Parts: sequence; structure tokens; C-alpha cells
Amino acid sequence: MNEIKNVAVIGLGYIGLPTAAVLAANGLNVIGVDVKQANVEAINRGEVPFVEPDLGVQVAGAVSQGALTATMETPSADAYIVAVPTPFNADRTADLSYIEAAARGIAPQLTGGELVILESTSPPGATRHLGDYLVQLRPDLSLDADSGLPVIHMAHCPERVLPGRVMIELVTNDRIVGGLTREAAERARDLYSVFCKGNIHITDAATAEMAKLVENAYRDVNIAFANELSVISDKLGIDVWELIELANHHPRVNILQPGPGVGGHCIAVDPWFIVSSAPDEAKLIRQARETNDAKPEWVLDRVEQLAAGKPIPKIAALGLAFKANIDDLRESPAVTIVSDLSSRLPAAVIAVAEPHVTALPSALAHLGNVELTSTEAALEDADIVVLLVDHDMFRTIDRSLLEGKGLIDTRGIWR
Ligand code: SAJ
Repeated sequence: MNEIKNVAVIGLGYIGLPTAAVLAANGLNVIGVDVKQANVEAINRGEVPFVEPDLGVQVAGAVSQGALTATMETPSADAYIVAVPTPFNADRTADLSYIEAAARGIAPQLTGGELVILESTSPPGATRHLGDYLVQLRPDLSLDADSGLPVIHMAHCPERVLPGRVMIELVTNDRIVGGLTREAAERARDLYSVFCKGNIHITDAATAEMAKLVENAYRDVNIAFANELSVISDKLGIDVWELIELANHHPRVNILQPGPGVGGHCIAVDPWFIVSSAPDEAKLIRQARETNDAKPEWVLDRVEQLAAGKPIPKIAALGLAFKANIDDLRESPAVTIVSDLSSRLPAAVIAVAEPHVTALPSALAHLGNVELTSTEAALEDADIVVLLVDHDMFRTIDRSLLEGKGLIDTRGIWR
């Protein structure tokens, strides 16, 4: 039974804002905290600063009822949910500086007995680190239940929602809740049960941290297998898409799809947290990352081969998003490929079609031989077409528009 009434959600991004909205819609008093003033102001007007289906209605409703407000200062609360980014450093260890900044906001507000939940995807040990850091900032508080001093209850509750389906999956997905103590895990479970209709599984904090990383590493390893098959098949003159389709008829085989590489802010990042925690042991997981990260280079080589001998190669690059039917360009292999093509083939003219964006991202905007255009315009002049994202609108392209052109279909949609 949840006894928490006031929740502060630190970080109002892709995960924090939906979580804040859904808690507010379920009767809690929620204060969201963010460092971006424009976002705080937008949320207080009931607006959402990014695209996520159904989130706008929930935020507008919660704000108009006074259940959700946003601020730049961390308030006092019964529970704190930290949902800030955890990027990686140049050496691929996790950068915990945003978590530590959140802790510096929370620490002065603590009186003892609060629940602090880390939601950000984190390396094993990060929840313990956050707890230790809070105690370091507030030595008058203790994590030790036996000491007689006030306790902060520390838990990790990783999110596992799929962008584009966040408002559904937040409610329906099962959740893993790991506590530094059993009591912390139970308190966190009770809080999440306010809105979560899936099963909530209790464990310790490090196992919960690792579970999230393992889910994404599992997918990364399986995509690496598909990507390696595509390179092998190309060498052997085999159609990899047909090969996978046929192999998948086996009742215990389910090979994923090859592509131009793995993008997004989760699968391309999280496995490195496992590798940096156990560098000598995580051999397969590291190799999968390297295999997937090498795929853009392989695509570039193919384009270069088709462009050989053409004084001014005209290249149409279709898609920039990290996967189909979204506008998210983070860690997208398509962006890397276009950027590297521009420098490898300085004489080329590269027309990029990405119907989900209105301007080129900063990584491409300054490149003199790259322009954003419509799909039709990109195809019209091109002598090489490289398909990078399997957006639905590219599947239905009139095939006569592709005739006579050099084609590289990295997603197998035009077979
Ligand atoms: N991809 C392939 N071939 C495939 C499947 C995916 O090349 O067969 C590529 C995509 O094109 C994309 C990348 O992998 O570039 C990642 O896409 P995705 O759809 O596999 O995953 P994300 O990053 O959108 O979301 C993942 C999900 N994790 C799992 O499915 C295990 C999601 O449930 C997590 O919540 C999310 O990461 C996260 O936040 O960690």
C-alpha cells in the first residue's frame, strides 16, 4: 500500500516527464525538476517539449488540475525519482555527473525516511554510489537501518519502455525494482503499483541495474549476429534477407534483421556499461558492439565502390532516424554514414531525404555537399541510392524511380 503523497521527479525528459504525468494522473502531487528553463515553462503551460503519442493530453490534464508543476529547484518531497541522462565518457565508462548533480539538489531537502529512486540506466553499483554520495553530502543522515539514525531508502527501477509507445508501456510493462535494502524495494514497488498494471519484481539494486543492461545487450548481440550474417552473405553472393527468413522457419531460431548499424541512446550505449564493469570477461558483449559499430563503415565501402569512376557522384541517402517511423536522430548510424560519405567523397552531391525532420542535424548542417530534400527530388537526379532507414513511406516508392541506379538497400525493403 503506497503511503507516498508528494513526489519530485528530477529530469523531465523522455522518461521523467511521462512518469511524472502518470503519477499525477493517479492522484499523487508531483513536482518535476529540470535544468532547462524553456522546458519547465512549457510544461507549466501544459505543453510537452518533444514528440511522444498521448503524453500531451496527460501533461495538460495533470497541470490544469494542479497535480503536476515544474520547477528548476528541487523541492522537499516524500520520494525522489531521478531520471537524468547517463551518457558514456570517451573511455566508454558511464558518466554519472548528471546523477551527482541531481543528488546535490536532493541532499539539502532530506530529513530522513525519504525514498530515492534511480531510474536512469546505470552501471552496476550506481544506486549504491548515489546513496553513498547523498550520505557524503549529508553526513547527518545514514543508509544503515540498524544505526538508529534517519534512513534514506535507496532503490533502482529501470525503465524499459519503447519510444513511441511510452504511455502504454509505462502502464503495461512488468517492472524490476531493486533496493539497497528490502524495505527500500518494497516502498518503491508500492509507489510504482499506483500506475503499473504489469508485475513488479523485487530484487537487489545491482541485479536490477544489470537486468536493464542485459536486456539491451541481449538485443545488441542478436543484431550483431544478423549484421555479421549480412556481411558474410554478401561475400558469398547469398541474399541475407531470404536466408534469415528461411532459417527463422525453424521453431527455435529467431534471427533479427541486419541494418546499417545500431543507433538510439540505449542499445548502442548500455552494453558498454557491462563491458566497463567487467572488461576481461565481457568478450562477446564487446565484440557485438564492435561488430554493430563497424557496419556503417561497410556500407560506406559499398557506396564508394559504386561511386568509383564517377567524377561527380550523385547520391540519394534515404532516412536519417535511428530506426523506422520516428524522428529521433540520436546515435543514428544513418547520420554517421552521411557525414562520413561527405568527407570521403568530397566531389559527390548528397541529397538526404528524411521526411520526419525539417532541418539537417548539426552534424550535417555545415557540410557543403549535403542537402535535405524531398524523397522525389533526391531520387530524380541520383545515380546511387542508399536506403538507410526502413520508414513506411520508403517501402512504397515507385520502383520505376529506382531503375538504372546503383542501389544499396541496407534494410532489405526493396527485395
Ligand atoms: N535494429 C536492427 N535490427 C533489428 C532490430 C533493431 O538493426 O532487428 C536497430 C534499429 O534500427 C535501431 C537499434 O537497433 O538502430 C535499436 O532499436 P530497437 O528498436 O531495438 O530499440 P530502442 O533503442 O528503440 O529501445 C530499446 C528497447 N530494448 C529492448 O527491446 C531490449 C526498449 O524496450 C528499451 O526501453 C530501450 O531500448 C531503452 O530505453 O533502453
